[in-house]
This record gives sequence, structure tokens and C-alpha cells, in this order.
Amino acid sequence: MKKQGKPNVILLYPKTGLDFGSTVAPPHSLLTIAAPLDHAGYRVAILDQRTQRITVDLLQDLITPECLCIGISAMTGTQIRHALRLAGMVRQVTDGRVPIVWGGPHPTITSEQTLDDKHVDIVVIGEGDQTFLELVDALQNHKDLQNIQGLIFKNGPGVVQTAPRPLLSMEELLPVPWHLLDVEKYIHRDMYVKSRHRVLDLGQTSRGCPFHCGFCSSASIRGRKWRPMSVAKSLDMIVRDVRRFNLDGFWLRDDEFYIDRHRAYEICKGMVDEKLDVSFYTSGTRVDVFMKATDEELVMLKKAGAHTLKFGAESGSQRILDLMQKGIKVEQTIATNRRCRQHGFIPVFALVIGYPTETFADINMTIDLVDRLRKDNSQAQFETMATFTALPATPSFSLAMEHGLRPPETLEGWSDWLFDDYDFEGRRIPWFNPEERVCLGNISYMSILANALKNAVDSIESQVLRPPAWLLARPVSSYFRFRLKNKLYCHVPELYLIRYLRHKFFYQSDLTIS
Ligand code: B12
Ligand code: SF4
Repeated sequence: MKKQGKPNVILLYPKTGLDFGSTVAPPHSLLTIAAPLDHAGYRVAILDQRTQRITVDLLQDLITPECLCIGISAMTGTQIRHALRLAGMVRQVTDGRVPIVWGGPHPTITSEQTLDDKHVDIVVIGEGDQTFLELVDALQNHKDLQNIQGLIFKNGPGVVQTAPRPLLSMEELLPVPWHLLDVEKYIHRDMYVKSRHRVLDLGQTSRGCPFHCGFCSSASIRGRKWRPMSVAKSLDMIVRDVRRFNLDGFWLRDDEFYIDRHRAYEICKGMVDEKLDVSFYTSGTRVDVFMKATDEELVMLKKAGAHTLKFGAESGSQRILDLMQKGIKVEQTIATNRRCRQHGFIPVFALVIGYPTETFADINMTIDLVDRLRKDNSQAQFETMATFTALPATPSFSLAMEHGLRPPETLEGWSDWLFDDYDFEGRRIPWFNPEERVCLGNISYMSILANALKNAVDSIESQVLRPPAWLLARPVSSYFRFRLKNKLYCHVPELYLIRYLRHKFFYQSDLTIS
């Protein structure tokens, strides 16, 4: 039930730069920190810039003397650009009277630099669930912030950083406060689970990951520890939400859903026992973990509705996989693909090119791996061949620094730190020369058009628009697939127009295709 009155806390989820169809998932980062506030009786408003226009007028109307603070979430990349614009609007409306609190992966790992920006008053470092509640309580009661773990904040001319916040137990998490959102805006015809029409991203049944892939932010944000919800709590979340929203599919966003295979099996068994008729997608699966599963476990997974599983294949070059400390073999990726075919799962492989010391021979191995996987399994799907972009506080970041990386020195400087765009200036992959960097950007763009375009078109809701869109997209996909396969990636001027349109619509404008 909606609480009466203007909000005590306003939470803003900025656009990400990848805002179309099913990628517009609920802002779980904010929902999870809103839950304890809502439970404690505060009035919380979540404004998601991907699903609604956030204007100065809207903020003016919502921000009253009852408002204790404004919270903003940010990942490295385009989201920072939009976050800064939103924070600018808040400043315009409040003239600094209401503190702006930043949280999320990027502020967590660059906390001091983030705080340096004039649009930031307080940074919540790490998990915000408990920290943010304590912060809001302190603001409400005019108490000192120094005793709250997990903060860094401006204090007159100085800066105060408090003790670190220990990681939470997942059993303590409250249910997702769905009533704070218009959930229908996040229920999609799905780009992965295509036969289903009411698919919702339910969030996570575990946090963190014990592995240490050099490029990944998980360890720097969540301390290289896997923390599961119990089987009962996970099942309760899934069953309750599926029934409540009449879903026929869902996504789970765990870093590693299958790592405890017994737990995964029991959750799946519970779903079968509950007779849920659903298909689901999980975003975190390792090929080595998958290959350890028994046939019995995979049969149960399939029976429960597992449809599409995303695997980090990363590279076709074993040398690069080893350098990334990925801990997998190319052969395991090939075997996983075959095993998925055998058990009727659709594998989606994530790939990355341009790692320090990577040669075009290595890159071509990744392109050849895609070809091989597609030949072995016509259902296999591929994400963008992302251009490696070192994320701060990861092991790969130190390696990149050794190879000439000069990271941004301001919060704003990180807003074009993107995995799927050209690096004309040599800021993100300076170990390649300008011509090579163009080739890499071309490969990333071509891979989107060759591999991901179909999924984007498939997630168009309108039955009228979908067929003609695919009629247009299909030859484009085939053309770029052919060029990639034949390594014709260095002179592709037609991509500049596509890049221009993408920047105009997704990175800089207010447009969201949803
Ligand atoms: C879903 C997702 C997306 C979605 C967007 C989110 C959405 N809701 O739709 C999409 C697909 C768009 C996406 C895109 C990208 N993603 Co992403 N994504 C995720 C994923 C899988 C889940 C996010 C999530 O909901 N987590 C669950 C919540 C509860 O965790 P959380 O966000 O960390 O929030 C907690 C704290 O951070 C904090 N907190 C968060 N926000 C706030 C705000 C306030 C005010 C406070 C107080 C606290 C707080 O409290 C929360 C609860 O403890 C994560 C991996 C992960 N496991 O988190 C990667 C992840 C967030 N993504 C990541 C990256 C790098 C990207 C890209 C930015 C890559 C890039 N630069 O090109 C792209 C953006 C593309 C672009 N063009 O800019 C990195 C972030 C690293 C970083 N340094 O920021 C992650 C962590 C993956 C990883 N392991 O490296 N992503
Ligand atoms: S890439 Fe996946 S397996 Fe590797 S550390 Fe990150 S979450 Fe864990």
C-alpha cells in the first residue's frame, strides 16, 4: 500500500546506455536498499530514468522539506554521464540543502575520487542495504555519521571515511519491495526466452563469487565470497514473484547461480514440485562448473525450466584465458556448448578482445571459436565481442597500467569507459596503435550487428513492427557475420553511421526503447 505524503528519500536510477527491451531490468540496486527503509516506515520514491522522464519540474514537485536525501546508483560507463546530469538537476532544485548520496559498483571502487565531484556529498561504499538505512536514520535524527560503517563523506573542508561495512548475510534480506515500482514496465517479451511473454528479472539468490577472473569487478565490490540464500528463501522468492505477477519466465542475476550444485538442484526440484510453468535465464555460469554437473542435475535443471544459460567464454586463445586468470580451457567451452545441445539448453557466450599483449592471431582465434561453436550448435548465441576495458580495482587494471593505461582522474572521466565502443584516443587500450584500435572497435560493432541484433529485434513488443524489423535486420546480420568470419574487419566505414546513431540516441539523449 502506498504511504501518503511526499517522499523522505528519493532514489534515482540513471540510464545505462544499453536501454532497450529486456535489458531494462528492474533497478535491483535501489530496490534492495529501499526495502529496509520502506519497512522502517520511510516514504521512498524510486525514479528510473529508463522508464520515465526525470525533469527539474518533477524533482521540484517531489523534493520538499521532508526529503532527507537523494540516492543515486552508478556503474562505470555511460550511467555516470546520466547520473551527473540528474545530480545537476537535484542541485538546481535544492541548492545543496539536500545531501546527494552515491552508491553502486563505481562509487564503491573509486570512493574518494567520486566524492571529489561537486555533485556528491556522501558515498556508500559496498553493500547499501544496512548502511543506507543507518544513514537515513542519522539524517532524520541529526546524528553524527562517523559511527556508520561503510561511508565516506564531506565534512566541512575535510573528508571522513568510516570503518568498512561487513558483508551481509543473504538470509537477512527483505523481500523485493515491488510496490515501489510499476512492475509491468519491466515485464517483457524476452530476448533470450523467446517463447515467453511475461518475463521479469527477479534479482539474485546469491551475491558474490569466489573466482578471480582478472577483468571482473565482483571481488572488488563483494570481497571474493559467495553468499547464498537458503534453498527455502530462494524458492519462496521465485514462487511468490512468479505467481504474484503471473510470469511465464524470469531472469536470475547471480554472479554464479550453479556454484553449489546441490543448492541449485534443490531449488530446481522445488520449482518442479510447485508445478511452475516457467522458462528462465541465468546470467552467471562458468563452463568448468557446468561440466562438473551430473546428467541427473542437468535433467532437473531442464525440467525446472532453465532455458538460456550465459557462460563467460571470454577468448578462443588459451594464452589470453590464462593471462586473465579465467581458470578455464577453450576445450571446456566447446564441450559445454555440445552438452547444452544435448540437454536442450541455449548457451549464450560472452567474449572479450583486446587484452594487454593480445595479438590479432589471438583475436582471430576468438572469432574462429564463435564459428566453431555455431557449427557445433546452431542454437548457440553470442554477446558482443566486447573491447577489453579495465575496470578500476581489478587485477587486469594493474596489468593495463603496466601496459600504458592512464585512467581518468575525475568521476566524469569514467563516463565513456565502455566495453563496446571505439577507443579512438587510445585511452582504454593504449597498447594498440590507432589502426589496430579501429579494427578492434569494428569487431565489437560488427559482433553486435552479427550476433545481438536478432535478440534486440526479437524483444520488440509490437507484433506489427517485429517482422519488418527482422526483414531489415536479417541481411545486416548475415553481412556482418560473413565479414567477421572471413576476418574482413579493418575497413568498414559504414559502421561510423551506426556508431553516430547509437551515440546520439543511447549515450547522449533521453531516448529509451522499451
Ligand atoms: C543487470 C546488470 C546490468 C544491466 C543494467 C542494470 C539493470 N538493472 O538493468 C545492463 C545489462 C544494462 C548492464 C550494463 C553494463 N554493466 Co552491468 N551488471 C548487471 C549485474 C549482472 C546485476 C546488477 C544488479 O542488479 N546487482 C544486484 C544489486 C543488489 O547489487 P549492486 O548493484 O551492486 O547494489 C548494491 C551496492 O552496490 C549498493 N548500491 C547500489 N546502488 C546504490 C545506490 C545508493 C544510493 C546506495 C546507498 C547504495 C547503492 O547497494 C546495493 C545493495 O547492497 C551486475 C553484476 C552484479 N552481480 O551485480 C553487472 C555489473 C554491475 N555490470 C558491470 C558493468 C561494467 C557493466 C557495463 C557498465 C559495462 C561497460 N562499461 O560497458 C554495462 C553498461 C554499458 C554501457 N553502455 O555503459 C559491472 C560494474 C563494474 C563497475 N565498475 O561499475 C558489474 C558489477 C559486473 C561485474 N562483475 O564486473 N549491467
Ligand atoms: S567473471 Fe564470473 S566467474 Fe569470473 S570472477 Fe566474475 S563473476 Fe566470478
